[in-house]
Amino acid sequence: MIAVAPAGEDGCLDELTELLRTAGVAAVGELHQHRDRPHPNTYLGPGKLDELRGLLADADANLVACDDELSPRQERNLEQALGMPVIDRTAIILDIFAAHAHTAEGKLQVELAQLEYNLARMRGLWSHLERLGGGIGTRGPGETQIETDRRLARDRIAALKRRLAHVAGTRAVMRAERERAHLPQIALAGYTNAGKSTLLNALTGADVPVRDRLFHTLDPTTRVLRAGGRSYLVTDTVGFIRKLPHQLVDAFGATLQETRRADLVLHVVDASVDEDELESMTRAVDDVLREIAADAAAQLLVLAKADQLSEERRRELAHRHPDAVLVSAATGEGIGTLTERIEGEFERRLSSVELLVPYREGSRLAELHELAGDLEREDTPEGVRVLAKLPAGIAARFAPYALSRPAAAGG
Ligand SMILES: Nc1nc2c(ncn2[C@@H]2O[C@H](COP(=O)(O)OP(=O)(O)OP(=O)(O)O)[C@@H](O)[C@H]2O)c(=O)[nH]1
Ligand SMILES: [Mg+2]
Repeated sequence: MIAVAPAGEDGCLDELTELLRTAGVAAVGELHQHRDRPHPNTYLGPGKLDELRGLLADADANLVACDDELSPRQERNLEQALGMPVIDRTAIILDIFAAHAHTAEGKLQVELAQLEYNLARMRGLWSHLERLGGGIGTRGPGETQIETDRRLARDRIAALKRRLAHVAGTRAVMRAERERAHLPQIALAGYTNAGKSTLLNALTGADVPVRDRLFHTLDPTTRVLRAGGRSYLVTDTVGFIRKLPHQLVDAFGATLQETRRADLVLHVVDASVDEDELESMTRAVDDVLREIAADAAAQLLVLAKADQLSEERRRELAHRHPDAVLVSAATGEGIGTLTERIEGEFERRLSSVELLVPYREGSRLAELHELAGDLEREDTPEGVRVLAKLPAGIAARFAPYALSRPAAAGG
């Protein structure tokens, strides 16, 4: 395959090559073009197109991959001009997602995204034929076939959305159960391959599969982290990438909800890359978080893969990202600090309560222990007197047991 760089960018095709490797395709060459805008009909200008033909012949390639999303027209014209299949970045990412989806929900989400992508392509083809036909009243056989295909695709999209809504309902029930438990929720978010799953495993002893491949995790996994006597729910979910296809963002709405509902987002970045790349990846993740409206929650920047860093780079990172936590899931470095920072984040939002829980409500006491971790308790004739620190929302739930504060009582 030959990778083609988007016009007007610095033209680094490492990530496209990595995407292709994940999809099982080996890159044998690359071509960059510098234009203000891609050619509207052929993406490449005429000169570059000739150059590419030569490259393809020399390299004996059988596929061309483009690092941008191509318009249906550009894709079709390129395929005609080159005499071989042309795929774009979006199609490659969709293909990887399709290969990595394991759960029923994941598979439905990917199929929906792929159909939306293909439907746009059919529409493009259709308007092309419409022009050929000369306009109103000249319905050719090709057009009729495409109309049929489009209708079938639309029907399938509607069916998929219905089934996804059903699955989302089940997920909502599960989530409601978790939320009833009122445990603080933490979401891992970050660029694909940043080390999110490895970090979840290190924090909670989970065994989410980890691989040096892009988009290895698609389905969310939630595990309990115990720290300072308290329990937290940590969710690892799908990674992000630059130019994440909008079809995926739409289709993965339910999965991305997990991030949106978190109280704290751990933004995990692979710190073993250079500073420009780190900032570019961080920006890409921030963009997606904003797009899915998950940017309201508190955020903690986690610089992962610390074991890969030189002393000099460590100093640079400490200087540039003073609030970040440096961790290595491989050596365990920084995991304790990260746990303390997590505790600190929630601690800041706790309020002190004094409660009297009657003995017959022992389950409430157990719940309090789970939520508050360390608490002071004293057995009295009326029940157990408890001094605890709770998140404000949860404290409100225990209001019926609240003892009036000494100052108010004495007044
Ligand atoms: N050296 C080193 N490698 C790490 C560390 N953490 C993760 N890795 C490696 O980085 C690669 C990606 O790790 P994952 O945990 O799968 O990354 P992810 O963010 O979950 O990736 P996706 O699910 O594909 O988005 C794997 O090869 C890990 O072994 C670390 O602390 N040090
Ligand atoms: Mg993962």
